[in-house]
Amino acid sequence: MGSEGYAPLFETRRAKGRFLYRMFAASMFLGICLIWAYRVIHIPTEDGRWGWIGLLLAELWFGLYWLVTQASRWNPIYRSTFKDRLSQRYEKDLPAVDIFVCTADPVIEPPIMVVNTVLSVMAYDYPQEKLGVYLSDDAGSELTFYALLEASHFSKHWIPYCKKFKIEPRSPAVYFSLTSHLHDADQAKELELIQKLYEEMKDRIETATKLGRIPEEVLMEQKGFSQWDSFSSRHDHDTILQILIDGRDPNAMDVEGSKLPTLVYLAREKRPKHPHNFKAGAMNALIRVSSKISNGAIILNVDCDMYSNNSHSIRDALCFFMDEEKGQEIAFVQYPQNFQNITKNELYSSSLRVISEVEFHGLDGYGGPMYIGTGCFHRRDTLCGRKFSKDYRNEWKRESIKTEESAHELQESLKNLASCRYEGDTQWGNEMGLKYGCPVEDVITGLSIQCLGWKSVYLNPAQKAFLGVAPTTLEQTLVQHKRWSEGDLQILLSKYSPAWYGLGRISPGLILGYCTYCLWPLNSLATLSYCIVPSLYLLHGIPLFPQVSSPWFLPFAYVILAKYSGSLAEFLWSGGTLLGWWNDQRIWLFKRTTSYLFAFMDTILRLLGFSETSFILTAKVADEDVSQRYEGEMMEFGGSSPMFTILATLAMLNLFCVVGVVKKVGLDMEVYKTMALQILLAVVLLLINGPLYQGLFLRKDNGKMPWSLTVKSVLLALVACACSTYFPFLLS
Ligand SMILES: *[C@@H]1O[C@H](CO)[C@@H](O)[C@H](O)[C@H]1NC(C)=O
Ligand SMILES: CC(=O)N[C@H]1CO[C@H](CO)[C@@H](O)[C@@H]1O
Repeated sequence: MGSEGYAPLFETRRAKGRFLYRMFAASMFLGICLIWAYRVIHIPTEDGRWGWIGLLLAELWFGLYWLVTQASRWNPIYRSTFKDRLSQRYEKDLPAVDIFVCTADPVIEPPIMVVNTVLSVMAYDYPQEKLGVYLSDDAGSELTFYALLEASHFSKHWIPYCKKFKIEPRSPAVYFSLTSHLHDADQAKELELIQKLYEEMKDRIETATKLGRIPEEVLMEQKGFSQWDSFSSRHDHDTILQILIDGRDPNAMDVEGSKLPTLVYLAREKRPKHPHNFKAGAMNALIRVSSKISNGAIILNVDCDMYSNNSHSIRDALCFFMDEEKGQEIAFVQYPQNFQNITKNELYSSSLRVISEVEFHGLDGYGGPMYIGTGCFHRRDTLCGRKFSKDYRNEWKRESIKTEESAHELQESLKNLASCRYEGDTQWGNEMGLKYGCPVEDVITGLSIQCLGWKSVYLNPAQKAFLGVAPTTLEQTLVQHKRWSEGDLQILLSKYSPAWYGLGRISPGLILGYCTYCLWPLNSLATLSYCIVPSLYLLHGIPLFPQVSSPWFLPFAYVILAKYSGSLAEFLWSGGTLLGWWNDQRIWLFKRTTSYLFAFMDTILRLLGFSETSFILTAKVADEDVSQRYEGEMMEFGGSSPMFTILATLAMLNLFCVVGVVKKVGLDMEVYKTMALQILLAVVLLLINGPLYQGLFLRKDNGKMPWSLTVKSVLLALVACACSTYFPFLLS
């Protein structure tokens, strides 16, 4: 196509108001510099010297980190696509797309949820014969396999229904829960039928899950189950591979006589002695196996809880890859991670609102967002380690795999690709596929792709493309953030560190963008010093901030006001609520004093050679009791995690300090005036920790803090106060 008549398949817009934002940021920076100056000039010679230096270091860190975070706000861009142009030009030549769904535990990730995700992606608005759906089951669970088998039957009814009535979303469970009343009588009748089929399938799957057993007649009928004969445990079994729907087979039809997508179940071989490399290992096995079955040029990766909420997402993503002018340099298209079960004021701040609505658009302005492991479309070539070159042209019209082998023969011949030994002397996990040895394999893989010269794209449409399940307890939230932040810090220290490996390979803005996340754990020390030092010194009447009447008070006041109004504005603009923002601030604090602290310490221990990578899944189901508290936005503490001990101890320490001061000075306004900022800080901490005090003392339900923890935290906090009283040199 000539360039005159060229109409692009996508459009990129710069954010409005960038100049205003930059002025605002410059004024903040001026304020921060003045604070630094104040700290350096006024270091006390006696009382409070150490505390002062602690705050100086913390403020230095906060200021520098704030600078780093500006990269993701400096130059945001927004993308939109023209799907009609895509259809006009390429409807006949659309590439094959392979979809990888990863699951790892039938208890944490119930089979019925997994098959709903699978069904939602099988029903994409896309030529079904060009779709290949692969489920990787790292638990090698017969139950999940059984559920997928059921789904393969149900899909024959479900896909034609979706296409006929153009329904959204295409996860059956969600669709039925949203659809109750239809005006069209025809559709109403069909809805009733299909819903009945679904309920029956659901019953069978859930019964099997509950009993932990597959119905006898199914075992006889489906030969695939014989692959479990040699299965000894989820950590020790042969490759299990089953092509449930073979797209090459002319008989693979739905009830209306249209082609069905290929559907494959894979549990790669596992042996106790072989490292299996978690999700990265599973993805790499899928890449190899799929290359011999459907070999789609584009690979979509979704987590098993993330159903597709928009049947056009493939077409949206293809608008980027297939754009004649700019498409050649794009390696992956990342959608945000959105969630279906976020409560209104998001008690655990798990919607990641500001990251998806603000920061990722900023990263996109500097070369593209990170790959976050779900909701991401890749070129198969780049995922396999291809370097960028100007002459690269993707061959969309690939030869599809033509073999005379039956599905069964093919299956047997491919098992080797998913065996433990296969990767032995290859570059898999290193130069090829997803990288091994990092708890956030996705981020490091995306980074290395960008370092090979590719760009990525962030697409955040109003109708969300993928919806997953967010953590519903405090502990899950904190543990998840520990894993993320620890992984990100490891990337910073790894061979692929954005800081040195990225230098010269990706833009400086993007390096800073990555550092925003890689430096998360380091925030813990500065935050701890800010939570402990000012309160403890307040208790002993030692001021650490300028008095209200001093001109140095101004930069503090300005930075605090500007920072928090900016953050509030950002949060509301991203679609949050006022209370949601307040909750977000609380989780901000909790994450920094626990998740990031543990991530930081574990990383140090690992550097010294004491511990190993582990991967903890976050649960996707919760007890009735816990769910109710979640929906009522009441914080869940049940259980005694060391993280809770830290939170509770910090909260108690702060409470004692405030009570101590009030007792000591009563209503002497002079004291309050000289220490206004310190008191403000202590009071804000008191308020933000509110749910902790409730959990420690006031609540009676099962989600409260255990008594042992209450006692422990009170004792620890008392010891800290006593130490500072009886050994005043500690504070000197
Ligand atoms: C999911 O899709 C439905 C149906 O199209 C839409 O109404 C809803 O707004 C979407 N959800 C989100 C969070 O965008
Ligand atoms: C829509 C949805 O799946 N909501 C779930 C969110 O999480 C709670 C607690 O686990 C469940 O009870 C909801 O069903």
